[in-house]
Amino acid sequence: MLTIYSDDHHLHHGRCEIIDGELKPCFEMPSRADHVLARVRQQKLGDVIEPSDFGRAPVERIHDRDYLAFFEGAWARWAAMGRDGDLMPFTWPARTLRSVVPDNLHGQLGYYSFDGGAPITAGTWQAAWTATQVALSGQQLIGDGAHSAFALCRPPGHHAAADLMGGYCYLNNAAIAAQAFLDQGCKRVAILDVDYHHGNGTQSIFYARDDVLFASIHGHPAFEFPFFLGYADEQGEGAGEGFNLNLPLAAGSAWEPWSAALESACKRIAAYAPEVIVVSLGVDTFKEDPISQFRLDSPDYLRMGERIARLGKPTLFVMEGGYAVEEIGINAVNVLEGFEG
Ligand code: Q9C
Ligand code: ZN
Repeated sequence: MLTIYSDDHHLHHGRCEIIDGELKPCFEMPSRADHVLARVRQQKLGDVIEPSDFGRAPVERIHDRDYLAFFEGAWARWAAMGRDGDLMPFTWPARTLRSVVPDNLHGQLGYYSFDGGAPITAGTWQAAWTATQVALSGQQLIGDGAHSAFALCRPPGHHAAADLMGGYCYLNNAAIAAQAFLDQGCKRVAILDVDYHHGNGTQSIFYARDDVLFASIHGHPAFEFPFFLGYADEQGEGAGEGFNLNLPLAAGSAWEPWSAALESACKRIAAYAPEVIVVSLGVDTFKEDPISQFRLDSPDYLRMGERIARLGKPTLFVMEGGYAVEEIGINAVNVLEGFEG
């Protein structure tokens, strides 16, 4: 399996986030992708290649132009104000307020985000942009006939909606790749999201559509981020009714309940008969993940990959979360090795 990777992800390095009432160094840090890359090389998974340039059009198929323009230009506006700290939102258009786009930088940042977990730094746009091209490069490999590919994206993407950043995510790499498959003639794409957190951005993007099946296994939003989406009764709307499957699990879930949920997701995907599968590959389900509450162990990720392989479809793996930095490489590459058999 080929891996697509760019060093550009180092350009995004947020300083801190508020967690448990304290300012702590960002859990979503550059060494995450470095560890995954090192493990890909150590295990000789296959060659590592640079992304190609697919330009703006496939990204604009998912994200609003005004959102992209805001994100691309935000740091320059902040720097022009003489600031060099991370740019973070503090005010959101929640209930009773209006969803207007203010002139002010912070006002616009609130409009285009849903939490305070996606800091903008000097290199965030470039890193997030390159991650979209990494995902599209993996998509092209599969479009050209490969059975699988690994898009080693960073920053992650599955929390990002058409015009919202949040949850460490800015641009939805998996959604952009899924849409590219459709635009090149595929009729049905399934997205299997195995990250510990619900992929609220991906769900929202495809919620009213039947050409993308979204299936997600995650910490129940009644107790876990992103709290406001990811419940089992969200099954799609309009033409998309029945094409969204949420499988929320209790805190403390280990391989037994998790693998039962994977079985349900795989049965639904098989019935959908997609031409390709995009896996949002987060490994924050790991028992030692510092911000998560599932209990998967490293060998479980081999089983995960084996089960996904049994679907028998061309599969694009897109890196999402995972914050136990020392083990993230072992766990992510275990899924890929399990897939390859
Ligand atoms: N008390 C991804 O895994 N906040 N994003 C966690 C914990 C946000 C995770 C706070 C977690 C976002 C891609
Ligand atoms: Zn996650």
